[in-house]
Amino acid sequence: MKKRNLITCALPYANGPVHIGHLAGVYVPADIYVRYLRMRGRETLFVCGSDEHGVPITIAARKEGCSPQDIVDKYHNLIKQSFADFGITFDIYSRTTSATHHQYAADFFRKLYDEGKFIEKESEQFYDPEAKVFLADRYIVGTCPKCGNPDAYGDQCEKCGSTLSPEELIDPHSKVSGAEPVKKRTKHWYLPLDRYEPWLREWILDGHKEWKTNVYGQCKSWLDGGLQPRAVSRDLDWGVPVPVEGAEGKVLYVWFDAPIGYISNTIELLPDSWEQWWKSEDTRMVHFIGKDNIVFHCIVFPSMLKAYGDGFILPENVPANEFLNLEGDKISTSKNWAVWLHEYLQDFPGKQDTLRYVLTANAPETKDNDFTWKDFQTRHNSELVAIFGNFVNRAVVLTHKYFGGATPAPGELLDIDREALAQIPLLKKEIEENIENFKFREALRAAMNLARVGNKYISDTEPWAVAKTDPARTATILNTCIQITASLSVAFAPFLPFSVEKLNRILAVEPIAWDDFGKASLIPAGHVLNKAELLFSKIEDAEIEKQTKRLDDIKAARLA
Ligand code: B3M
Ligand code: ZN
Repeated sequence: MKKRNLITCALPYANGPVHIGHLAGVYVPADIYVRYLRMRGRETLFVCGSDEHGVPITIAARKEGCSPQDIVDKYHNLIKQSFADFGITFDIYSRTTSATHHQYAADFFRKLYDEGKFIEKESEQFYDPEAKVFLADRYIVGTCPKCGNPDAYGDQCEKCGSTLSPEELIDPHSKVSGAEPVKKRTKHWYLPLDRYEPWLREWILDGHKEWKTNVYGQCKSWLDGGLQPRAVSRDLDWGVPVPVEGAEGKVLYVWFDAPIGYISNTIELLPDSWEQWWKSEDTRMVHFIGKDNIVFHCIVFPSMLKAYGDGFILPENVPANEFLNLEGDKISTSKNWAVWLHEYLQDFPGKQDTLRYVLTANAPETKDNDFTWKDFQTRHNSELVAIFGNFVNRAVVLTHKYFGGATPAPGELLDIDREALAQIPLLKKEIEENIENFKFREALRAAMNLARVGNKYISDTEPWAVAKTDPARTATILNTCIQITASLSVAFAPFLPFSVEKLNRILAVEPIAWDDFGKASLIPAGHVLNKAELLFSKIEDAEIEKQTKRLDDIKAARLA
């Protein structure tokens, strides 16, 4: 087993707040994984940050009438706060406008440039003669030739879904000034991906058959389609300036600089020891991303690292998820069709774990999945409240009632006790195997099954009835319940950190080590518990109706 784990999450664009789709696809699974690795005592570094360059940022700036820097300042801070609020435990959350990043990304480009790893090519690009800027396809709008939508983009019509090129638009005009775009020659640098194709085929198609089928399949179809040189610079005034003479007005393409952000953020955190993480065969790197980022993390970035050489490691796995929809429709920032994390917390204060739970239980691991408020409420009320919360509460309340809160010593165990306790190591193993294989949904189900075991056990043994006649048997039953409760505090720790913190407070214990999970007795007889508190409170229909009404209103406004 490799010594270190370098875990990265896709750097979110700082052009809007983060929503449940981000959380479900990337940040919650990565955080579960990292919490688990740390609990197992494996050295882990968890790196992320905001992606603050690229056309979307400049579009947002223009829309809000401010500078790109204002936009990224606003959203970087909001995003960073949301992640902290939801318990995502990055070791560093930095940003690609940082001085460290600008310097390192420029140096990275420069080394490849000096070593002749790029090709230089002139081509004709669309240009706005009034604003005097080159226009990315997204900056050119016009009428869709397929459906007549007057607001189609130069790369896509969002109304009918057609893929377009700017040439196809009727009456094309620049989003910047409204002028009609003209073609103008410009020079750019290209990374010749075709040169890396044989190596990529061997590395991925032969070497990583264990990757998730959606990831492997996308890589295979890119490789089978044949790779082309990819431009790594753009004519834009927002980004990392291309560090060569004669490149005024050009910046690194955002997808060239953003993945370098994983490295530069590590440098910012560990200026003296970052190479241990990036250039050691003893490091295992895993990228958590959404499916639209697969080609960049499996083909483009690895080719950049390979071109750079110097001992850079490659990812061992890229467990990309599919997409989460919201009430049957694609989540969309521009259409405001999303549940924003900062707004969620205003409506459901303290219920971070509920969202973490629902998004994991229903994670888009193998196919696109749908988030509905009804399912959210049901999972909360009938799983978190009725199974996990209910069991813990009964165990603790009864221990207070019959034993003054001191964990009673068990007597001789009956089959029913032994059978319940025997489930603990089995489910522990199931959680471990699933997490190690990035199957977080299954792992969470196993944790909840342990709560089911407890809930069934306490219902079957009825300590409240036995207590009337047999205090010794009651002691054994409640001891068993408290041991199961303590196991739940470990089982749920990677998934529900806030609830587990509360549970540990109730149990009056420090966080329990993963290695102790499954041992016969986690809580010694005589250990005094704190007073019971409810782990979860029920979510009422009115709270859900408020959310669905909000979405209905957005839909109605769109149609009006
Ligand atoms: N910002 C794209 C995205 O959020 C991009 C990820 C960069 S990871 C290096 O989909
Ligand atoms: Zn159209």
